Amino acid sequence: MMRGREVVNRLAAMLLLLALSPVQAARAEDGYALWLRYAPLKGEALARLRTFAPRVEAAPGTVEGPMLAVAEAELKRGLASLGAPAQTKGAIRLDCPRAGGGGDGAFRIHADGKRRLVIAGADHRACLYGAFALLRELALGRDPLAVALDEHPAMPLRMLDHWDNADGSVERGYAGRSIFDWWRLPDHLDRRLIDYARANAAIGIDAVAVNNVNAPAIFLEPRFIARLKRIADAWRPYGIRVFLSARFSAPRDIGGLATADPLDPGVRRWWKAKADEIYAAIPDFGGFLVKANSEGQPGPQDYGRSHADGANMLAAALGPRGTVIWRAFVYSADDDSDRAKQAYAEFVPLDGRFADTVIVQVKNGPVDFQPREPFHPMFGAMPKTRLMFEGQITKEYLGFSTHLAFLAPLWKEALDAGTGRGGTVADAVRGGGMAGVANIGSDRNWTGGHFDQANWYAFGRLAWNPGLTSADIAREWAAQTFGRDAAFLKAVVPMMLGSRQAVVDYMTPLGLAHLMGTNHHYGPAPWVCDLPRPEWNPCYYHRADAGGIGFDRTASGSDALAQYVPSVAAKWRDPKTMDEDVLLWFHHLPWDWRTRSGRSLWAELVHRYDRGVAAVDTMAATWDAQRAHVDAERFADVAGDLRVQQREARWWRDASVAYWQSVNGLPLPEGAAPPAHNLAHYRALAFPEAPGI
Ligand code: BDP
Repeated sequence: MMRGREVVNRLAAMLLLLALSPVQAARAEDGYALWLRYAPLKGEALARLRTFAPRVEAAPGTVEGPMLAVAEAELKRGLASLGAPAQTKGAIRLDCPRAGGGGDGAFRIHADGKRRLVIAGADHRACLYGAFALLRELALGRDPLAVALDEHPAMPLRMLDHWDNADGSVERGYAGRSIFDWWRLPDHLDRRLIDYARANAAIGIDAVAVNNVNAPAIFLEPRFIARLKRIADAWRPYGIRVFLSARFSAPRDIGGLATADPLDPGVRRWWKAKADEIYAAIPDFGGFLVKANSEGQPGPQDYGRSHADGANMLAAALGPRGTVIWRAFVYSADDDSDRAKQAYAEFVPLDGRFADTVIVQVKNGPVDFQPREPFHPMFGAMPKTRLMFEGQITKEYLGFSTHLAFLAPLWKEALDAGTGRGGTVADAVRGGGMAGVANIGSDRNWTGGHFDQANWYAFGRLAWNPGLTSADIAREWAAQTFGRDAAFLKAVVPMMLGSRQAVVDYMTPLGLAHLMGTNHHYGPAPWVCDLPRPEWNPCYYHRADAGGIGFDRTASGSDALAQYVPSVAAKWRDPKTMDEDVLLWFHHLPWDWRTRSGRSLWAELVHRYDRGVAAVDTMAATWDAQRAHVDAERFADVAGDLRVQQREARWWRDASVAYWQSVNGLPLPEGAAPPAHNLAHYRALAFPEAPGI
């Protein structure tokens, strides 16, 4: 028997434990649920949901259909999980008269009457998106009957591009194997593909290209069409259309023709028959995504034809049934001017020559998904062509899935940029859309790092509405994914918002770019100067020597600046007044150049590396303080990744500083720590098993 005092002591100890670790009781989480956790509401928010206590109902006379069924099922699932009682008093009414998802998905949510909330729109797609939007509001703790939304998507195509291969590997994938199990399809459809579709529908993603842009033609063979049909059927109720990356030389590779010349009648017939075959299986097939005459891929230029000839030929094969997405990511070995100029030079003269069902897909910056680039000059420069924005969600150049970098600020920087041609970059793609290179794999948490889920989420949200702020997106993501606790959000949202700048600082500060290791792009390799093609070499991009560093893209250099309209170019022409974040992108400057901080360029460079390293240390400390707010499993995962990032940020900083010193012969700026190792050490590091190649 315990004595009274002992009981009191034990109780006190237990209470103390509970107070110290309020989430000890929380269930272990592995990240699989993404932003669809619908964690039980508490306190006032729960009380409000209980008072509302809705049942989900279709408006009288509504035609039934699979998409509406998905909306209803998700609402029921979400409401139950959030804590809505079984006894209903109120109602959520789905008022979307037309079946199917042919509309754009615009929806309104409003209260009508005391306890009824109506989700309304033209067809079932509206109710699908409306249902997820309402669940998001509820999951954020909003008062159900005060929810009033009136939304429509900013652009027609909100797309994920998977760089997944037929063998299950993923080019630039850092989250395990591909989610597409081609071998077991079409008979076996992984349940994961349904959860994937739910997650996408929740953020408005409406198109998915399932295979790598470096595509073998086999994806166009009948067995793959049958497999793709199974996926298309499964995703249709979630409003997702499938696209295929198509290899331009397919008529030769698998069609038995001697040529793939887009003007050859036999080639045109072959593609038309192929399109008919696909549409017979998949009536709402989205179309083809094409990487042509880029990095060794075949294309129309192999036959002396233009990109427009190639794209229009495929557009003719698809007809009004689908869309050709033609990538502008091209650069050729024989053009020694400046890689950053080549896409513009090849495509802008073709403005007006692309068919209406062709969209030209342009990377956010003129080189290649770097931690920071100025926006691509093609945006706004092709007013007679539908353009699409391509961003990279998978962090090929930003630390794979082990560095925490929230990318909404990166995309926003481009989307919000004024092109000087009557609008922003976002305006320039309103007729086309946004495509993000997916960071999704078969890892239990889908994306490798838990915070990489935020990048998938942010990309979808921005494609729906590029006017959202990075902070809004970070907050709603973190609240749904981790928890609504105000103290947690106050710490973690700013951490996310600063994280991409941290990566820029410790990898490629001041507008430097493309300094990553050859092929795998893991870690620093600014010393690589001897690869066969000049623009594969980091040296090509930084141009550092004893005299200075940076790429002169002004009139005295490559004049890439001239591809921007004068008002935009003017902002970057003068290194003394311009935004120094892209200083060395546009200018080659002496090491003793005075930056606006008063420091020499050399000292400023080292300062920024150190700032990046320090920022990661702060991120790690911030996260460490969140232990009480996060389930143990995900807390430990993120903490582990941050340790990797702390180590690798130092590696980037030290290796870079050691290399620049070997070039400029300068002593370290006052107070700067010497690199942990000598340059030879960093140069000798090799990573034969780095993922994603
Ligand atoms: C580069 C990647 C390469 C892709 C290429 C592309 O390193 O794997 O194939 O982009 O976008 O950044 O086609």
